[in-house]
Amino acid sequence: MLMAVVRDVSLSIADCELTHLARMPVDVERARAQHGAYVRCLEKLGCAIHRLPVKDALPDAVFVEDTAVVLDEAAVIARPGAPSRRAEVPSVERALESRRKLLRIEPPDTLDGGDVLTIGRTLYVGLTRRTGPGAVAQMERMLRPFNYKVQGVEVSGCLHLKSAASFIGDHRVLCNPAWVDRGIFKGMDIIETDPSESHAANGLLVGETLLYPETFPKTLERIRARGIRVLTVDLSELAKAEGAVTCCSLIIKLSQ
Ligand code: CIR
Repeated sequence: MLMAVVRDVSLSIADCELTHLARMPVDVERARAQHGAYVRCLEKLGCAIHRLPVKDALPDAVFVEDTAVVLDEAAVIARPGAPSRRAEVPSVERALESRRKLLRIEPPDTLDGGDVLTIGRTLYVGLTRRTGPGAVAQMERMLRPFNYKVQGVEVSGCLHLKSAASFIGDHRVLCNPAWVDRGIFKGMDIIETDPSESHAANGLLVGETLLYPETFPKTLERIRARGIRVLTVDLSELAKAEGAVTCCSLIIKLSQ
């Protein structure tokens, strides 16, 4: 059984943090409608939905992925690199505390959940403006007892590691080689994004289905050609806030 932790789009989303995109007007109603459809997809894929309280004063609060990294044995509570995002964390902690042992990234280090790509027992952690080597070292120390390997990964040109690569099941990685060295995923089946679709490397695996933006048809074709089951969503309004499909939920296994 899976649970998806989500939070509705804040009224103030147009004031979001931006690192690699120019600011554009965001239509909040449209963003909310798209987010609603995304949540219905998660339900359709079998997730029980846990809704966090809406935080209209926190522009990026819909991007819950950045606040925690949930593993089977524990959850790492992040310390987002953007100070404006740290007030998002306590409500996520409350949602997770009855379900996982909580570990915390301590100051001064910072970590965004979007920088953590978990594949089996390895956590690849993007070294970005949001996440530094100190947080990687903290993760390494706190997860060693659970037998996880933690590896820092250079990322350039995008916000998070998971903007550049995501795990799409069955030893497969979707990757934009312009933003992360594909050699890191040696031994895996790497599907490269189409060069004309730079933001296409972010997909969310839910069970055996990949939730994927409908806005990247060429990369989608490459994914489908591998026989991967895909459900498409339109998150184009949230993309203006530099969000994508993994960012809008924390997927948690409940059956343990
Ligand atoms: C930010 O800059 O923090 C937000 N505007 C976007 C966060 C997207 N999160 C993610 O990719 N995990």
